[in-house]
Amino acid sequence: MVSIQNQVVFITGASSGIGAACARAFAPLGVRLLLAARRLPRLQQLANQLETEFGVQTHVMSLDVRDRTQVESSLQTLPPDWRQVDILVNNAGLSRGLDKLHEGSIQDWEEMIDTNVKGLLYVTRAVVPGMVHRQQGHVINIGSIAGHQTYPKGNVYCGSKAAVRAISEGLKQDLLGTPVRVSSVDPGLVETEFSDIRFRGDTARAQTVYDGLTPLTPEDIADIVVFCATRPVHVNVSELLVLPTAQSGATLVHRQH
Ligand code: NDP
Ligand code: 8X3
Repeated sequence: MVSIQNQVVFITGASSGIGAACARAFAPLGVRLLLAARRLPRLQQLANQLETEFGVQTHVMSLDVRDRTQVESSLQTLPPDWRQVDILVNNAGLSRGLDKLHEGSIQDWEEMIDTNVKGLLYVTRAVVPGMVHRQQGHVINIGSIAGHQTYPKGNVYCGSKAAVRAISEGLKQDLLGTPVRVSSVDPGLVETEFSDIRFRGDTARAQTVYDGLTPLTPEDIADIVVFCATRPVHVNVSELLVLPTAQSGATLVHRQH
């Protein structure tokens, strides 16, 4: 494990689930944590906890990744010692609804594409030039099994994650010849607020997604993100598909009742 001490780790969507778990997993490594999401109080609470527990330096930012102007200005107006991002975890993302495409909500599609695809692009475009300039950096995108396999009614969410996969591949190609690394960590079922958000607070429906199986935890994924970030600099983990043992494909899940 290579030291990443003093490096600035920027995590989007750090107020919940995988993003918050990544913050907790990086905190003991002596990094500096730049945490962003829309729900600032949650970020502040997490940052306070991590500062107390690990003495880690944190900076929290209220950020809607869909807002290009806000993304650009938030990063440009950071205190100078926070501007030089070493590790970017592009995690902010969501699904909305589970509908046949021809019956789907266009508003839901736009929210998913604006967040998962355009938001990730805005943040990447704002951060990576500095990495190239400083000849140091690592972008870790949170993709999904949904970017490898489309499942019925998953159409647009799966499309957004397939786009993330292509964007990760393209970014790695375009950064060839620089030391900047690009990884895509692509989970299957992880129990977070993801399904609650997808089903707009219908908790009973959200729970059925994980019924009868042991899903991945956000910590399982954070552990893998940290693994990617702490390989020697000549090692680029390009793509990792990570599933619960009880899942072998987007629709192949073994449930015990
Ligand atoms: P959560 O709902 O628990 O967390 C999602 C995070 O994204 C929240 O912190 C939320 O913060 C943030 N977010 C959403 N929209 C925006 C926005 N417009 N601007 C900034 N931040 C935003 O879900 P997960 O932790 O599960 O999801 C994290 C990532 O993992 C997503 O990209 C998801 O697609 C991916 N993923 C999840 C899987 C799962 O089964 N859970 C499997 C595979 C991939 P806030 O609302 O405060 O802005
Ligand atoms: C989240 C995993 O299978 O619910 O990306 O779409 S899935």
